Parts: sequence; structure tokens; C-alpha cells
Amino acid sequence: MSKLTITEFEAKLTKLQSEHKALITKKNSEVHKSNGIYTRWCNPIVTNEHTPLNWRYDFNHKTNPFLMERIGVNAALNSGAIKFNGKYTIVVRVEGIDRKSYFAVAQSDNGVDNFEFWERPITMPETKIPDTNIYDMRLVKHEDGYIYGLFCTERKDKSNLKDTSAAEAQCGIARTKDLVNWERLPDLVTFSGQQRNVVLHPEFIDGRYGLYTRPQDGFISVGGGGGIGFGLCDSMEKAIIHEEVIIDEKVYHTITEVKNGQGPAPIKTPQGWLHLAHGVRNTAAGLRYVLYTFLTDLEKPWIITHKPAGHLIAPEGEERVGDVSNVVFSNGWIADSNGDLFIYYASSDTRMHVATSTIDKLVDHCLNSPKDWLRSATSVESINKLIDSNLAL
Ligand code: M1P
Repeated sequence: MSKLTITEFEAKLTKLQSEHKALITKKNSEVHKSNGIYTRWCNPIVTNEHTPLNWRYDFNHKTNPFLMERIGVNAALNSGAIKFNGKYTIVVRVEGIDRKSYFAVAQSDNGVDNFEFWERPITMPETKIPDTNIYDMRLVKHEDGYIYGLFCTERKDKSNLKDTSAAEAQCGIARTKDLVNWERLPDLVTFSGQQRNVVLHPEFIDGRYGLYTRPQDGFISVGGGGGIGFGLCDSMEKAIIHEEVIIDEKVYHTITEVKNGQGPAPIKTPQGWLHLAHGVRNTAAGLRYVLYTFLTDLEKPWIITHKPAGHLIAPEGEERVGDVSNVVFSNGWIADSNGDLFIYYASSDTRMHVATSTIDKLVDHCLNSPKDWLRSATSVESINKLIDSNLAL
């Protein structure tokens, strides 16, 4: 096929632009079916195709005479979230077709649709040891006045150069006031191997910073380590955790049998800190990631007070298929001052969704849904208790 004439080029570009506009302004609607705890929304809120066209296409007829995509985006997934300047703001993990992830801000007025990316992706400064890949930012407005972004920084495992997939995960730290200019701080130092899913607690604890961690022996396998950990450090400018305790262990024959990790930063409620996390188990079809919730003590957020059995959100329908199938993952949620809750989650490492609920509903779920007593017989006991109380009405 010969090169496009200028007229053809312009017509093709106009079509691309109007299709893109239609996609990013598409109205979302609630899914009718709900378990009463939360409601899913029909359309993904952000996908690879929502990223701006001028990040991907060269609009110059001379240098791109076929008007082809020059820089592909593979996925838009695991996003941190924060209410910023009155808008529902997510910092999306955008993954290029070259497998490199980077961060980009997208905002919406209502939290459920019309997410629009800012003009450029975030330019994240590097430390002296450049990151190969950065992803899964947890955004926290800390009471010290900064917005922190904690994320995974992945680099080649230099102790195993022969194995080209041997990698090392650690926690990168950056802070900002405007989500545009980021100050990169040294990576978190812990003494428990690799780290992923590290999250900053939003308040000081006895004048110190609290961090949820996820120690792991290897890059993918947590090995003998694992569980959601917690530790304190004196400064975020030189963050060192000398002592880590495991606050939520992985447990045999549960949704966290293989591994788990803290999701976004917990939300303070009168009944305790409300948490969202992911749990992973193995199946013949590979790992299955689901989301679960629990409450921790207000004064001692490392102590779990209530934890309902099983998952809160598991992959459903089209969510079950993608680059890494059978995965839901969340590292961002936004609570409005009226108690409305927007849970942002990615499905199968491919696209972003929203589910809505309220703080009151999730707290009630934590307080009143039975815990996992770890045996089939005890699960039946929980059901019988419910039947008995219903029959007694
Ligand atoms: O592929 C599923 C997820 O796997 C990792 O999470 P975890 O460390 O808990 O296993 C991360 O790479 C995450 O980005 C990804 O969504």
C-alpha cells in the first residue's frame, strides 16, 4: 500500500481522535448484581487505549506517512489513588509494549468515568542505581505534609547474572506536593531480603513513620518469608526498618496460602483502620489473586482485630482474562468525607476498574461476617449459626 496522501492522513487522524475521545468520555454505569457489600461498574475506567494518542503516534505526515503507532502501550493497571484538588486522581502503572512500566496521572470529576491523563507521564527521578522497572505506586498524603509514592523498583539480580530473569525487588520512595515534581529519596532498607507491596501508614506512630511491608526471599516467590509485615522508621529521607513483624501471615488452605500483600494505605474509621489487601493461592491454572479486607487497632495498626473469611473481590467474567489471568489487584482507593468509597482495582494485569461501597458497609462487613475458622466443619458451623438466628426471627 502506498503512503497516505495528506488528505487521507488527516482523515485517518481525525477518525483516531474522535474514537479516542468517545472512549475516554464514555459514561459508566453500575452493574445491577451486587452482594450488597460493594457494586462493580460495567466499563474499565482506564485501559491501554485510554492513554493519549500523542504518546503513541507521530502526527507528522512526513515522518509517519502511514500514520502508524510508534510507541505501543500494553496495559494500564495497578494504580495508586488520592483525592487531589477535588478530583479523583489515580497514578496509573502504564506498561509499554517493551515491558517497561512508568507512572501517569489520570483524573476524573466523579471517580467512575471520564478519567483523563495529564499531558505527560511522570518523570520519576532515579537513585544512583537506576531502576530497570518501576510499578504499583501506593500514594499517601502523610500528616508530615507530603504526598508519598512508594513503589516497587526492580533491577537485575547482580548475584545471578547468568539467569536473565533473576531480578531483585525493593521499595522505591518519592514524595511530591503537586504530583508533577517528585523528589526521589533513597530506597527503603530492610534486613529481610526483597520487598514488594510496601505501603506508608498515613499517620505518625509515636513520632515515627509506619510501613507495611512484604518481605520475600525471591522475586516472585516469597519463600520462607512473606505475610504482610510492619515496621517503623525514623525518617523517610533515609528509611531503614530494623525490626519487622508479620501482622497477617500466609495460611494453609486459605486465600493467602501462597502470598499476600497490603493494598492501598489503610483508612481511619472509629472502629479501627480499614485495610484492603491481596491474597494469592496456587491452582492447576496458575496463581489466583483476590482482594480481602480487615480491621486493625486504632492505636496499634499492626494488630488485626477483625478479618472476615475469604475474599472481598475475586476476578469475574472478562476480568479473569489478561496478561496475567485470574488476578485482581488493588493499590488505590479513595474515601470521600461523606463515607463513600471508591475501590480502584486492576484485572489480570491489564486494565483498571472501579467498585463502589461505603466505609460503613466495609466496616460492618469486617465486624459481622464470620472469620475463617480454617476447616470445612467450621464453615458449616458458621452457616448453621446464621440459619438458626434467621429461623429464630
Ligand atoms: O501478576 C500479579 C501481581 O504480581 C505481583 O504481586 P505480588 O508481589 O503480590 O505477587 C506484582 O508484580 C503485581 O504488580 C502484579 O499485579
